[in-house]
Amino acid sequence: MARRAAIAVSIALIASSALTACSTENPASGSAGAGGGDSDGKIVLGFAQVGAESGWRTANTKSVQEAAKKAGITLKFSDAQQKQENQIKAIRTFIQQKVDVIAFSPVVESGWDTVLKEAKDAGIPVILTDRAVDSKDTSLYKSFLGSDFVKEGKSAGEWLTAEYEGKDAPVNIVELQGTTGSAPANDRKAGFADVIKGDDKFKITASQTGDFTRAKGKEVMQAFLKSQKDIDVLYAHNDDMALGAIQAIEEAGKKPGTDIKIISVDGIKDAFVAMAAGKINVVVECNPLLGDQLMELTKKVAAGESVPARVETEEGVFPQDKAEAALPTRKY
Ligand code: GYE
Repeated sequence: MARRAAIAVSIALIASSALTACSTENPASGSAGAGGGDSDGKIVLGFAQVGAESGWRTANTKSVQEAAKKAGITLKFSDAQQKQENQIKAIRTFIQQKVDVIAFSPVVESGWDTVLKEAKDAGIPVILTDRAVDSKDTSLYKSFLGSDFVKEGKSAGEWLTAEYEGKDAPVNIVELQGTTGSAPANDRKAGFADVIKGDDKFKITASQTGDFTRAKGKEVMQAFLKSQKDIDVLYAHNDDMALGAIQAIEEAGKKPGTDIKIISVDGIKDAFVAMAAGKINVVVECNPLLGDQLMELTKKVAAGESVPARVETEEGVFPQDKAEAALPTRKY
């Protein structure tokens, strides 16, 4: 054991001296960062992912990994298992390893200033992907790449108001929120609420987090079905929670998509399959395929070039009657 540990330590030392040697040999590739490339002179990107909580996330991880390979960027990947403390630890490790660029998708919006300042002091540029932070000091990161979640929530609300246009009866809505404190949960809730508040017939009768997972979506929907007598609509902040809720609705002897209308966000293949089968009424798209754009930004910030403060992705809204035709074209 001791011998193995000693070998591991010396391998680590060789690796880190290779990194240092390279940064003096090839300073150009990492002029804005602290590292300056790995032993092959490639840009090193440390990426702290949220976790593997949803189909969206799995597609996002795959996109980042494939794009890094294609772009010739060395990727150090870490999975935080949906815990902010793990993400902070991963970022600190990237700083110690002197990577050229750090990218991360913050689990929650608040509590990042200290670690972001540490990266800035170490001269390592940071790119936010997918989820935003609420830091007042925007010099703590170079760019945000991702979706407009408020707009997604508004699109969900606009579908609903059009669907019930001209009808007077109350519409009882239950809401499955994403991870508490995360940008997509906060913004999708706010955008939706903003649109439906104009008409009192829409009432959110219960709203709780399902943490963006199928298992929790199902569990919370089971509780909603017990506590709420009349549920007309489910608004789920992502497809996985909607798919979990569909199981709960079916087990309760009701028809998802008919007895309870379902609005969801993301647009993963499984949701399109459920929509084509009439079980989901509309999906607001959120694109996880951010890898190529992230690598473009990584190259630019590593070279010290300026980048836009916000890079948004293009997305659409898919009502049920478009599901079947769109299914073969879905890339995630
Ligand atoms: O909607 C959800 C995932 O941050 C946009 O995170 C992302 C969200 C996505 O778990 O499925």
